Amino acid sequence: MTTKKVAAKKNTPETPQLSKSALKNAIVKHLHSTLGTDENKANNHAWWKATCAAIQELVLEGLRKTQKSHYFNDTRAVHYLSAEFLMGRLLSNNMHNLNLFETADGALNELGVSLADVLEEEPDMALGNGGLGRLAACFIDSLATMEMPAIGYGIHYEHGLFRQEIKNGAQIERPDSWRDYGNPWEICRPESTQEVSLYGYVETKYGDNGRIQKEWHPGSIVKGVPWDIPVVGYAGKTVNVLRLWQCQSSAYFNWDVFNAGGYVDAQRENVQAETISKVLYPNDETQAGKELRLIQQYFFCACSLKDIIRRYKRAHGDDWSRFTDQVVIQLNDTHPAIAIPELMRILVDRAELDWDKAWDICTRTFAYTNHTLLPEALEKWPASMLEKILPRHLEIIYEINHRFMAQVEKKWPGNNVVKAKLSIIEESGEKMVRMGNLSVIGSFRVNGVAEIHSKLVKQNLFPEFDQLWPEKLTNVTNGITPRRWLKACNPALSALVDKKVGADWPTNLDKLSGLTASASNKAFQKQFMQVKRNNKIALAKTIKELTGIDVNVDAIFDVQIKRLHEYKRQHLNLLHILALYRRLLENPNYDMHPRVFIFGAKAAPSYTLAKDIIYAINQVAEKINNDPRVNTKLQVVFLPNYRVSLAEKMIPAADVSEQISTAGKEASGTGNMKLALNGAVTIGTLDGANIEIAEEVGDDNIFIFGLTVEEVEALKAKGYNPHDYYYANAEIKAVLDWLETDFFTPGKPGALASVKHSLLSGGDPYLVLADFEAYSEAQKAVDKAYRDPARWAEMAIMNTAKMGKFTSDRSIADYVNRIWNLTPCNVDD
Ligand code: 26W
Repeated sequence: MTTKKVAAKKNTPETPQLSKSALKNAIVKHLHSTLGTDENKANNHAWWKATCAAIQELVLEGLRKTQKSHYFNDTRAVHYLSAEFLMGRLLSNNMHNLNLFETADGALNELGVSLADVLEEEPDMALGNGGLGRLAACFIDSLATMEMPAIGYGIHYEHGLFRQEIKNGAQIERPDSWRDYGNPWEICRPESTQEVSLYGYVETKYGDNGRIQKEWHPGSIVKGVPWDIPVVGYAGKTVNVLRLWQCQSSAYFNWDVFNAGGYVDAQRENVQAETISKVLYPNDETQAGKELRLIQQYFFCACSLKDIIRRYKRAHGDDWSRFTDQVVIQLNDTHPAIAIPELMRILVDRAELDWDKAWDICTRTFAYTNHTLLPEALEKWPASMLEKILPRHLEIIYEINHRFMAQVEKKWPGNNVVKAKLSIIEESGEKMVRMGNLSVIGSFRVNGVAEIHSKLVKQNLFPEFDQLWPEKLTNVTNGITPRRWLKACNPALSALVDKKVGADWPTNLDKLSGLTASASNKAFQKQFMQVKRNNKIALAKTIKELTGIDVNVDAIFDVQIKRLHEYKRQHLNLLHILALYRRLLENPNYDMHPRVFIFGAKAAPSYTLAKDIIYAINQVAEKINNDPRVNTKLQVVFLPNYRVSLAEKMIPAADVSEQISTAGKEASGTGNMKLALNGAVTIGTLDGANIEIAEEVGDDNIFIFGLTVEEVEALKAKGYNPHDYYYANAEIKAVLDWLETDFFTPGKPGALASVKHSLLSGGDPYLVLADFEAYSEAQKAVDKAYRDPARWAEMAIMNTAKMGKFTSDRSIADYVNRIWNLTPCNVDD
């Protein structure tokens, strides 16, 4: 493989492709002829749709040119397979990337309409749970910006992640219906519909050449209909696509299975096709082993592979020899790992290639990204379930494993312990297929998502694989797109940065280091902190609208936004809030700068303790916010329905970023990068990308506390007893006991007790109590630093200045240079 160095593209926005009056005309035209309304009748929703339609005209022009260029240049492309793409809203993003934001603002203004109000009409495309799905969205933004031939493949869920309501402090899940009134960006492509087989049985036949032939007689066939979402690169001409598959029933009746006597079985197993792409599973980090989820995974992988192969064959016919020159497939976690045996099935059973030739193609095609070490998140499927749904794939997996075990025997003769560990099949209890092992064996490269995470993947998760293939396991540190996460969400800071370092930082994020020189400049500090204050005023308004709470904008805005999980330790934050409350009650003159703790988090609907923690946060908030003895110094806000569009409002207003996971548990984190980019200072553990953020900003500009990975391991090895901390630290004991009273839940003593019990009798698996004191001390240091305005301003500026590394353009350049081997393709007129 040749290694070309591909740097992030250094383009700046070109002059707008449309004048204000032309855009105004286009919007009005769509209001009339697409929406059948007029300027007098139109509400904001109609204005939103008309504006989208006007912008989409330009987007589709770019899409057509891009596809033509890619076709004529016969480009090698990456195919990013992901069960989740958390796109958020697209109008503002597309306008920014086309350099039409100001133009549109002006055009709508002349029409008497507020662009800000129009943007609020767009529902989020919430087709993802959290970090993994948002990473996929940032990556396709960077791929288009860097003019890389790329396509995202995923599922066109009818319902994305549930909408969260808070009723009497508790989370209620409501269905998300992002397309109820139509989605102006998506284009249905019925001409590219694919069929997908499920269930049935496998027949073994002998071909004319005496070769064993396998034929899968499916019990059920469903249709995959593609919807394309254009992905507009920043200032570039490339418009790639995200292709999402929707499942529909096919008018298929399987006479084969009927005649073989399996009709009743086949019918019984006949899934209602429409349910397959109905809803996104809301589990983050726990694998549930649900049949429908496996079918979802196979469904989108089978559709995507057929699509990839159709496009390859259009250019190269039946000659498979160039397939791996043209196609690389990235597996976003193990969710699409079933694509590996699916490609083998196509090559061996359909194209009739030898096994070895087929396996060679396969293992040059796939690369796999691991996003978690948590054992409960590592996907395993019962072999019996695979046998029922995908009988031929299970046979292929056994064959892959059989041949791989021979390789293991060569390297570790007679070592059954290593064999049992490396086998794709787990035999200890019910036979299970380990999708992680399958992914490592079937890929040419495997990456973790931050330095420490990748080190732990090598040392703890896959050490023997690393010995077997020392080049295979590697790191690509995550990144975020600065277009959405600074330029679009924080226009005031962007304008200030433009003035200081020039306007090309969105595609050259290292340019932000030009702010360093002004970090201690009083005038610049004042401007920077004025922007922050205005953003806090704007967020305070949102908080008031969403919760009715009036927050003090002169307080420290301390933000923890991420999925609710014990390992992320929102309850560590909560215990510290309780400690502050108690200190204030004991000593009304307790010296602290006013602080507002702000949370946003969804809990998986079946994760009871996570929901209990949300309830506890809300009950504590209610009490503190209404306690006049403390509420000038301490406030707590839980913002409901945390999602991309709410993140875009919270992040620009944050002073402090809470990144407090137990060391070794958070693979990377990406919210940490977004907050720091917007000038929030991190309080965090040495976990995930926090370590690399600390390296970039320097020890003076971050608050690191708590046990390291090694210390966590040592403490667990020696036997961790949370009661030791409970009895040794009066404050810990007092706040935990407080949770058991009815102080926060009048008339309902014990309503918050599960949080306490998880930390004592539950064994405190994430070492909350062990890290409490260090966290509390670090919070005192935060308080002290904030009370020195010059020091704080310098820290905040340094955080923005030093985030260059964390642009997703750098992540993509790493993938392109070290894994995908792509060349950018110029899209010319
Ligand atoms: C099978 C259920 C399930 C569903 C989702 C298991 C695991 C997941 C994801 C891997 C969860 C996830 O989003 N992981 C996050 O990925 C981010 C992007 O790499 C990282 O920044 C986060 O640290 C990691 O938790």
